[in-house]
Amino acid sequence: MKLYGNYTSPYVRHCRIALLESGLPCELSEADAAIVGDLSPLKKMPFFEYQAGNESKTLSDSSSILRYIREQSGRSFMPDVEDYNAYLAANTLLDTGINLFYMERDKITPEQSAYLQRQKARLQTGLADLEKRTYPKQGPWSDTDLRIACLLDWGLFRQRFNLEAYPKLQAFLTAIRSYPPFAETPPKA
Ligand SMILES: N[C@@H](CCC(=O)N[C@@H](CS)C(=O)NCC(=O)O)C(=O)O
Repeated sequence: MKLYGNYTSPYVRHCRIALLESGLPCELSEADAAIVGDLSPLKKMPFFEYQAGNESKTLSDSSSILRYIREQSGRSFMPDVEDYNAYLAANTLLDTGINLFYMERDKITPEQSAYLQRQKARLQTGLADLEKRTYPKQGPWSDTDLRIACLLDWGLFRQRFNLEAYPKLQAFLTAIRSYPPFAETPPKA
């Protein structure tokens, strides 16, 4: 097994956490957008290679990679529909935040675009909705907890939002930051 990606991506981080939890042997290849762009048809990270019998296979989305890792270690992936909905909401907020981040780098800001203003507003309404969820005070952490935590840590790291208005999310992030696989994989530029 080989996982490609950088150490800033929240999607790559979640896969790295699942690999640490599973103990499965997997090579981590620190790869930038150009390398992943050559490997993956979707030109996004993470990108994953594995062996199924004599066949080499690839996966090009963190969710299919996670499902593969969980199933290899005898665990299910997203068995509960409400949890799955919150997981997908976190993905939508990540896609939104990453889109705003890259657009800003290209000097395109919400002030210039009604579409980006909607994206910016979505971040706040989405976080307010995640604030309503019930969070465990300690592990075991589900994949939905881990995905939300990767979103929150990434958003703070990239200064996409702060958590002042979201005390439950803040308390949840503080608790999960002491979980070793999460603590060992912080975003790095
Ligand atoms: N749905 C994908 C999203 C992955 C994604 O957006 N990755 C970002 C890095 S955090 C990326 O590679 N972006 C490059 C681009 O959009 O060109 C997944 O879950 O793996």
